[in-house]
Amino acid sequence: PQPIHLADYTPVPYLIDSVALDFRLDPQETRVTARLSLRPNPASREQGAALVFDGERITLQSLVLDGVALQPGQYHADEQSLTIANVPQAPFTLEVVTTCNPAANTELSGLYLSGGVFCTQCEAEGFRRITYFYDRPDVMARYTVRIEAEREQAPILLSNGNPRERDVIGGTTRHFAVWDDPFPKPSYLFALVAGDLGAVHDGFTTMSGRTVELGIYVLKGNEGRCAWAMESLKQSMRWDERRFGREYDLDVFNIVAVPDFNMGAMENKGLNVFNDKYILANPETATDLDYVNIEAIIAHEYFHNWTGNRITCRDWFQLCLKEGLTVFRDQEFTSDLRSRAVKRITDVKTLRARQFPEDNGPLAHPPRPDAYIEINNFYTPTVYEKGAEICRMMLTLIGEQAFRKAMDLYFDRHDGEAATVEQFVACMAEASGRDLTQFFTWYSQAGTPAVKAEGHYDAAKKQYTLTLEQQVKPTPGQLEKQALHIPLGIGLIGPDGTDMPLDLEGVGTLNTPLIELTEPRQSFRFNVAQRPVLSLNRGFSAPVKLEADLSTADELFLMGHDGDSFNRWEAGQRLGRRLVLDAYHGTATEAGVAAYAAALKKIIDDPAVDDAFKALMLMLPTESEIAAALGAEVDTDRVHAARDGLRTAIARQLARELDAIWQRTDEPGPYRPDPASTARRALRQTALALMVMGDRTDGIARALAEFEAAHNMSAEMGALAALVQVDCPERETALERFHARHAHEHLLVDKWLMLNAQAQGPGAAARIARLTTHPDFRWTTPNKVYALLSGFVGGNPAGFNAEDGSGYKVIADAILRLDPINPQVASRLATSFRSCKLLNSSRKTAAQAELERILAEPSLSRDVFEIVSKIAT
Ligand code: B3K
Ligand code: ZN
Repeated sequence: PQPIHLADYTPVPYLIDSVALDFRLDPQETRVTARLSLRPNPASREQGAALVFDGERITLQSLVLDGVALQPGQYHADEQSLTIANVPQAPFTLEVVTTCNPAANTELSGLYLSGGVFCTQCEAEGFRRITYFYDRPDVMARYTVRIEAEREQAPILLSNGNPRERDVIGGTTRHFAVWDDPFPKPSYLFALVAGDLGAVHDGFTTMSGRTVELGIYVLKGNEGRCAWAMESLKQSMRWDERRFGREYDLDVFNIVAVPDFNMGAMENKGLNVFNDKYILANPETATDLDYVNIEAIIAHEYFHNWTGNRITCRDWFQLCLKEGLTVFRDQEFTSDLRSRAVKRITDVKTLRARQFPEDNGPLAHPPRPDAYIEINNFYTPTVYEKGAEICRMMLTLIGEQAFRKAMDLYFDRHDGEAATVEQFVACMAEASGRDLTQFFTWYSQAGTPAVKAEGHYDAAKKQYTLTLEQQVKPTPGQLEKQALHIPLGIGLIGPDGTDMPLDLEGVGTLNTPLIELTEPRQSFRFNVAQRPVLSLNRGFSAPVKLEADLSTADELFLMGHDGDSFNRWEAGQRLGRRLVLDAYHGTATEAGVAAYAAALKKIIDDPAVDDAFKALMLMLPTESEIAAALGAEVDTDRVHAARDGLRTAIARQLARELDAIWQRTDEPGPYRPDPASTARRALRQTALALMVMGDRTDGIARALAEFEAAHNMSAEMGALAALVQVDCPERETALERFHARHAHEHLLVDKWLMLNAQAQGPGAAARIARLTTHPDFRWTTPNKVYALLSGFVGGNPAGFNAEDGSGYKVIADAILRLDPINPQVASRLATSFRSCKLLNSSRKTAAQAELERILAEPSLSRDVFEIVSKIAT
């Protein structure tokens, strides 16, 4: 397969002004008639060119150009495209009739069936499986959609835009509906849903007083689990008005939840389609994390209406234009609704767990890549999460007011257009008057910068000199790196624990506690009355790896006193990491652990500190973070043992405090998903997990009792998560009980698979292999694959990286099994191998053998080929 390059972008030779689609739905043979109005594109450099449409897995039935049927010699259709050599060089119409088979669509891209419901997924390139088209984001057209189906099979008929008409078809068992979308959109935002669905309705009055009808559609029987999603939708609509001045623009907004979906959800104009995992919630089936995720993902998809839909991307290389910005917006939404500090820490944890490893290995790519083989492989943590960090850095650099002005300018200037990242950054530069030329490198350069900080205090001169050095290691295809423009939040903390004034030589007192690193090496001199303790990269102002020359005493001081909550947590993480590494190298000291535990104790005992923050403080860096810190020749069993050993030691030192948390957080009343209750449960569950480590007998007994007594899913899952950490007969009993209780509920079966995947100890891979043959597991349902297999890779690094290669084998087997069914899901799973180069040679060899076994498969998809070939070489 050949890569596609950003540099090769050219506009299409013909524009499509309007699209009228007519669907005759049938599970095996759906007939689609597309009536298109086209005209030559004045911006095209290929006047008179042939019309070449994309098309895949569809059967051409007929073609009519300007009312005249085309004969076979006048066009050419193959596996991927339809070519008409001669088309008028003036406005013309084209009618294309095709058929497709939704029931056979296991890739879940295009038109498919889920739970008996017809639904679509078109991003990135699914529309070409519905009809022949310019299936690319810069072709924006107005759509009218007529859907016809059996009344009984599909009483609900939905598409984008506003409903215009619906009626029965006299003398038949069929009916139809017509939908009209007044806003021009690219084909990837098209959606259709038809089936026997239940619904919940509500309404929203926008800031200008228009009323919008809201609907959430679910498989029958789930109507009672939509209230939280509906509430979240209304919150999102209100927030976007207040914070960004963005009003909703159609008469209706519909959401549909289906059980088979490749990712989380999809922002189709006026008709968002969701993985039902991110809609359905009640206290008996959803955990706190589910509630939080539902709120955030509903917001994310809703916010796309402006950042993604009204203004879309010129080409798929610009994906982070809509995704990074929309993630940034949903992060802000959650921060405004809940705790900003906790949200920031949680997001940085996600970034470190997902994006840093990507940036540090064979799959590293810039947030705006310049080449791809399969675009679906680029819906990555780098595009999404690092993309969001870049937006946040611009906000930090130009300030709240200028940022809002820039956003207004962006919406104003590019509404209805397919834009580029350059155009977005130009709005930021113009609104703020700042030169963002160097800053732009964040978009085009891959790799996580390391920033080294060295501080020196001259007591005689009362001067503190901070010397910073930045460096980015080479990444595939980018051997030379440029210095970045890095905004660094800063505090100089005095002995009393408060921030001292920032009097920067040559500048004066800083208005904003921020310095900007733009050179490879740069010094900053502050006049400061006493020796400060440095708090740098406050709020994680830049996505960098900070290496500061702080002593253990300084770190302990920051843990106790940093006024920036993020850095207070960060100091704890750095110390925790140091201790795990000591244990790994066999150089740990009891005194080191005791000092750390004592610092944690102070935080736990402080009534002014939020419970959620306490829970975060009690969590050590993950095993994969430790592996990354080791850098090479990693023995993952030893990492696991070192980290668990430290957890055990901490739990023993804090036994009294953990017990006090346990007593205090017992919750007799009904479940509520509000932030304070959620925080309390998070702390309770973190404490329980530690207690199991500290005292097996007592901890396991508590976890079992909690599991039995649980009256909500958060408590039930929390207890089980604590149990599966240790290899004990009780966990098997509890897992069996969980399955027996919840086997009828598909989302809970997924949780059960995931808990099994997290079960630590020997035989982990064998358990996974066994579960892939369990009647409740299905290769065709992405949620099952993600729960069991991705759950294993992410939640059980010691099991996945087992030295005998059993973990690699079970995942490689799964990839080969999945690839013909659903290449997108197979390819996501293939990224599991991205960090194997860090490991010791026996593991590296075992992983490489599995990668080669995958590459030897002759009919490998483009998706899996691209990922595996990058990792294997
Ligand atoms: N835009 C979709 C993702 C589509 C992924 C296609 N492989 C969901 C989102 O980011 O909001
Ligand atoms: Zn998105």
